[in-house]
Amino acid sequence: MEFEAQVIAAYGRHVRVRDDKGRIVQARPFGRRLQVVCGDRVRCNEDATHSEVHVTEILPRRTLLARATLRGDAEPVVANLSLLVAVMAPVPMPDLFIIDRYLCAASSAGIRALVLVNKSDLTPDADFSALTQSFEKAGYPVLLCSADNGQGLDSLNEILRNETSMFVGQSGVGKSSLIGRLIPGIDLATGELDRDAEGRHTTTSSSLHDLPSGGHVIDSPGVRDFAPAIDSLETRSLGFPEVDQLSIGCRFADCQHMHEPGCAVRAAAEGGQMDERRYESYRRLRRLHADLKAAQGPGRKRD
Ligand SMILES: Nc1nc2c(ncn2[C@@H]2O[C@H](COP(=O)(O)OP(=O)(O)O)[C@@H](O)[C@H]2O)c(=O)[nH]1
Ligand SMILES: [Mg+2]
Ligand SMILES: [Zn+2]
Repeated sequence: MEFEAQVIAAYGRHVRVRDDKGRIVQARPFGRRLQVVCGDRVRCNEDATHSEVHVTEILPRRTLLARATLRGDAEPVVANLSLLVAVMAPVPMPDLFIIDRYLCAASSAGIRALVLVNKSDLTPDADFSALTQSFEKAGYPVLLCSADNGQGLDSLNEILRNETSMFVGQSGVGKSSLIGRLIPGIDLATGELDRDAEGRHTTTSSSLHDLPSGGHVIDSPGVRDFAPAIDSLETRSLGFPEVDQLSIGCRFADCQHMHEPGCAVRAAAEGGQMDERRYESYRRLRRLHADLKAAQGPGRKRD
């Protein structure tokens, strides 16, 4: 029997799918080439005699967020997102390169993005406020929240309504706690949670949840690093919106905004119109991009 379904969780070669009547079953992608991710719409085939369900086809994706492996290959992360929520907090100490790179991957993939600053109940110091301002200056919405005292959660609910969104960021910033507050009664303790070395609960795979006011939100495991898939990045700006805007003023149309004469982006960073930290982040991603391209090698067979 054939049916269509949505992938609501993916663990390696196993996925959990939900059909249009709400029935949830475990399934396995049929064949190695099928890289099924959370958020995918899929066609499944159910073998009643063996009580096995196979995913046989991935339906066309509206959007795809993909990361680069160390070998420079693209690996799908999540499908059909309309909104990416990059979460940071005063603790653990933020790695802003990770946030920048998620934001770049989103804008290159046509996914809107915002920065969520959680744990606003822990009074942030001046240095931390300066960090969050770099995102505002780049044009991203920044929302202050607390899963602890509830600040910002009404606004967050409004923002997420009818979207398919995903919370990403380092481990411990409060992604799961926020989702727990948005969906009262949610059971985040089934399957998706595990204990780390210190005995704390951590999220080990992505899972999709229905929001009470419409739409879906995907919880994801914490990451230590993230590199966007290089072939999906916007070539001129690498997905930095302020670089995209400023590059109109560059002398050369193919300016990479590194050492080229007449570069309006570098001039803006030096003159303070562009955030210096963001420009440094751009330069790091440009170098990583070149390294990953080299790792891919020339004429490598792509499939
Ligand atoms: N003070 C404070 N602690 C929080 C807040 N949100 C989450 N936490 C705590 O931060 C830790 C990590 O939260 P968790 O939701 O597991 O983070 P995740 O790894 O991003 O999913 C837990 O001990 C939470 O209780 C918040 O808004 N304020
Ligand atoms: Mg979590
Ligand atoms: Zn330039």
